[in-house]
Amino acid sequence: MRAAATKRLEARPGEAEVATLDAVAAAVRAGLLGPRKHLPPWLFYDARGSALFEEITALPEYYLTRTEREILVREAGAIAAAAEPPLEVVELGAGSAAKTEILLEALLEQQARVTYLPLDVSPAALTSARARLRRLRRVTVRPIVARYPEGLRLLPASDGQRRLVVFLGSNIGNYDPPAARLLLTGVAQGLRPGDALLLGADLRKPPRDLLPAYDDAQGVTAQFNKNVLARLNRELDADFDLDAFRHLARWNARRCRIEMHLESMRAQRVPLRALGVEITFARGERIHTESSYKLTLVGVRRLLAAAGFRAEASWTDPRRRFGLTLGRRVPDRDGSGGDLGERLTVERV
Ligand code: AVI
Repeated sequence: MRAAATKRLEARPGEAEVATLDAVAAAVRAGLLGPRKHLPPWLFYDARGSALFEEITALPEYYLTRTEREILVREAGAIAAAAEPPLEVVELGAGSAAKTEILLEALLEQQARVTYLPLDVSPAALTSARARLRRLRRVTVRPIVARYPEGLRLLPASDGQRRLVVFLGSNIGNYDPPAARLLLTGVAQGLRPGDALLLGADLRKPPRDLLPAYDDAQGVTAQFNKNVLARLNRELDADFDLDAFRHLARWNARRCRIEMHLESMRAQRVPLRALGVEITFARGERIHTESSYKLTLVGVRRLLAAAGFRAEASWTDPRRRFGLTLGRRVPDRDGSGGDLGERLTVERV
């Protein structure tokens, strides 16, 4: 286990965030010292970033959360039945569990009790998930503060029930295709044949419909993007002037992804005292902070198949903006189940 990135929620307040400092420093060294500057998107999600992301999900332009929720409201019973209860539910990147609550309620119609293991990098998000689910008395919540590759290794053995891993919100879109395959392969390796994965993915659509979701009129996404610099100021004793960078959202047609960047509006040098380095920016130079891939349902099914799942069903909204796909863990070619020991480590791009 990498202690730097993983702590149980029960740890002292703030401890989990302090414990990720090594990971933050490593990400910054890897991303800002070379010629093509980039930062991994998990850095967005400190307490402030998680709160800003919650705000994004309620924006009129950010259709993803609303649409996925609509699908769940309409189809949760069918999805729960298709997953074949009784089930234990694991959620990767759970956030505040607002959508999963719908699925858990549907599951409670089909089984007496549910154990729910939400994984997230943000202790604050998991605290609100636990508070939200308190009213569902037959759900036992076991939160785990962790990035998901590491977090998968922390899961206690399931108590004999099938597992349903839930990966919503098009979080998979924040991984480039090889990393997405590796991540889902890692999930498959932690599951047994017959276990299931519910994968939410934002579907491909014209850029004019996509771009406003990543560049909203109120500027909340811009604040979310710039918050990463505020985090580095606080955690690495850096000196980023947030007003000297602007938020950019671009559609990359070749790679079918929205990209978020922070563009330096002037030539500048920024000290990162905790690392003993100074970063130089030319005017117009960008830090690539996030990619958000947009998939087709066929692409989702192929991705699942490559990772060891058979896609059994997909549910979409009437405009086919967003898709939820249920994959079933198939036996490995040698007939064995998952490898519960060694797990893969992948990074969000
Ligand atoms: C978490 N993830 C799926 C969001 C997305 O749409 O890629 C993160 C986000 N970035 C900007 N707005 C929201």
